[in-house]
Amino acid sequence: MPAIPTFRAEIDLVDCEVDGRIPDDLNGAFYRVGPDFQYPPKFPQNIPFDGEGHVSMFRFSAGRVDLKSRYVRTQRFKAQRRAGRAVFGMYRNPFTDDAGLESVSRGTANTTVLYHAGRLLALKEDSPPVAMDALTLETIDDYVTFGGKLSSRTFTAHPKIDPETGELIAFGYEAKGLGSNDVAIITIDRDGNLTRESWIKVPYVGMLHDFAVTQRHIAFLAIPMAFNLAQMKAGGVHFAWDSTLPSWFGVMRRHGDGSDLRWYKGPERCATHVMGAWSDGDKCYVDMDMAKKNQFPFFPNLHGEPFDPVGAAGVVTRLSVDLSKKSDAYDMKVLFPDNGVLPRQDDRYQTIPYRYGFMPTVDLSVPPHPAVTGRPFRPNNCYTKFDHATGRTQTCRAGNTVALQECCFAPKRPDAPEGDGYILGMAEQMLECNRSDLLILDTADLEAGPVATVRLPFRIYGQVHGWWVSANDLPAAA
Ligand code: V55
Ligand code: FE
Repeated sequence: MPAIPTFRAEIDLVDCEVDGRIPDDLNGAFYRVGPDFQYPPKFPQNIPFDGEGHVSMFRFSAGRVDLKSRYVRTQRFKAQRRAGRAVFGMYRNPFTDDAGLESVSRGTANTTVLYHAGRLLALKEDSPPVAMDALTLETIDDYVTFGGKLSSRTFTAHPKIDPETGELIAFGYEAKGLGSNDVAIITIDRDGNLTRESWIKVPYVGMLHDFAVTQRHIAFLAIPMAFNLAQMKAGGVHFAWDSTLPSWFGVMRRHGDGSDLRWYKGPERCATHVMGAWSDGDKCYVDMDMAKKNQFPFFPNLHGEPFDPVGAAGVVTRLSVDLSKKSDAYDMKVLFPDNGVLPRQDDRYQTIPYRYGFMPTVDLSVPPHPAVTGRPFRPNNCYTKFDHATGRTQTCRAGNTVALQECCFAPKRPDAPEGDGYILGMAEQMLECNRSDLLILDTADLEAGPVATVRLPFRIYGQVHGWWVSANDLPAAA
């Protein structure tokens, strides 16, 4: 296993170099977070998903852009800083930690940042949120319990925001402790108060990474990325892929107490992210990037199958059920042939019917560059816009020497029509020694390529997810 690259330095870069022109109507901040090991991992076989959360902010204003980054000061980060080395062991495995850390949160806050009720929340699905100041990126609360009201011990990295009410709807799995089959469903009102927590059980304990919230329903997809205690006790990671398990699609009324939850069966499938979801009466629709096999090369296949990169290719797939019917199985339909992962939408359309999705994809017609041989996957080298109304796509092809990270949508104005704006995404330039770019594309014409490219003088740590905040939603500078 090659050493995991780390970045470690916190950034204050004023007036980034820009190719092209930053659009006048791009005003606000693009936040991103990813794992960046604070110290060399305690065990060299640890996986990239266990690095400490490092948040960056590209602050756009009047055609200029500054970049700031700060590690999230999690309890774990602070304990390791005191020790001067990694004291937490393997990914989500407390059995591998140094002694005496039982009361310190293991959360790395490395998966998502989002802005709600005036603060940034940095999230990792094994622990409660960590709150940061949206302008200074200072950590202001390393263990958010919403005034003691959160009883779930975990909180997803994929809450949804209801555009009508401003509520944040979240869940936590393994919510009563390591390996528990309890899932909490949590509502936070627009002012940041926890107003509801209800509880359900899952058919088996496994990674519940994302979920779907519509105006009427809440839906989960349980996938065979199963909790594995024996593997953890042997010093391994939290999950292993059990190909003998089915997938289960669970749907409940959003405003109920969870007692009406129904699970619908499906075949072995991997799907981690929701593009968009909505309900039409008793029908609930959820679009995800779905693959047939384990998509994570660093979570082992339990039955010894080698990692299968073809089976791991995701395609935009619509899962649906009709709650008024008696069926025991969920329906699925592949909507587009493009291979990709990390779908997003115009986030103003979370929970309601939507038209446009965006996702990094792979252009299979371009031969792989020698720089990428040895990777389990071909890197994403395109950004694709999916139009569900016409079934058509538009693609920006960035060539075979870039690796693209997740992209994030920024509307041109708060009241711009759906999908009318920009997508922002980091590109690792594989042939330019250790450099990254932030690409900015106008969604009206992805094929035209970036309208602006923010050129960084270094290669920045990898991102998991990003979030756009318009200037008028940001707090006023102190
Ligand atoms: C994901 C990322 C994680 C994790 C579980 O699909 C799932 C993404 C960066 O950490 O712990
Ligand atoms: Fe995610």
